[in-house]
Amino acid sequence: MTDFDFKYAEYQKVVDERLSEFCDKLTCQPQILKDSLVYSIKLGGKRVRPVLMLAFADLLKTDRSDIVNYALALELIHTYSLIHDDLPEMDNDDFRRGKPSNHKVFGAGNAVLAGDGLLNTAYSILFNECFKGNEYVSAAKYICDCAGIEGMIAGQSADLLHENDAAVNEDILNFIHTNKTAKLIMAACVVPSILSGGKYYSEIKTFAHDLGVLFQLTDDILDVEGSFENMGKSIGKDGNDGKYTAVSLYGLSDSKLRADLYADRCAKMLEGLDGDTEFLKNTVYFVRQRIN
Ligand code: GRG
Repeated sequence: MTDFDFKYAEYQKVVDERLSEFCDKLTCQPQILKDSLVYSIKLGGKRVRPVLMLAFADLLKTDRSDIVNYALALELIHTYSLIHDDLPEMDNDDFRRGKPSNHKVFGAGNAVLAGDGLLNTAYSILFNECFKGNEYVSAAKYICDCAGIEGMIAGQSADLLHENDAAVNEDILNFIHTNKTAKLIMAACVVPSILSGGKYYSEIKTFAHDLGVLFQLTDDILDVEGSFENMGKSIGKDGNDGKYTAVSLYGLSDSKLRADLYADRCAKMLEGLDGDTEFLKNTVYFVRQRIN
């Protein structure tokens, strides 16, 4: 295990423990509602968004107790988006994280409700933090905006709208990548800055945008070159479904060059921040080299 693997696993453990505690305390009825929420939360996943949030909190010396519920809420929002994304009316994917998608286990109606339940509960968790003061309100609002109609939802809407377009347009691709994927990664990185009084706000926002675009570039590359075993979901679907992807616009090898460029740019940006940014730099290259 490298130092990076060790540190990543440490952060993941903090996130998984908070998620488990959240699941254990769920009292909602009927049982199928609880089961469907817990099923998707416990399917695993890289937890990259909450890990990034904890890492930036450490860099900016934001109190761990102040950050952990924001990390929880963000991962719940991400999980909801995956459940809805897999629905037959959206990406129609039968597998997620190597297991049957939520709707394959519980049916489409219950999967819609599981996603809605996670989103509503995330907001409730964020509202609870707001009692602590103004910067906590700003941080909560930042997450909501990134997930909302000027963020992830807008990206997904454009993704659906432009399915099967005859030609791929770079502005539309950038819009989809920025909103569908980068916005939640921006929420992860920017919230610790907001909670620390705005330290490095614009630098971190730019870094997180580029890291988010890199994340989607690697996702598009893996849809062509990845395997079901590693990705835990169907491969080659984007091309078959006529999706707007980096590979359909730039081709595979130029998409990889662009991904390298984004990774190097992100790493360079970190050099401008005080403190130990080694883990964050390695996270950038982890995103570039990921196989799942
Ligand atoms: C509101 C009906 C309704 C649907 C919303 C917004 C939305 C559905 C879907 C968009 C979310 C989406 C699938 C974005 C793509 C981002 C992406 C590459 C997700 C995969 O994230 P990973 O690799 O997954 O971090 P793990 O499994 O590791 O958590």
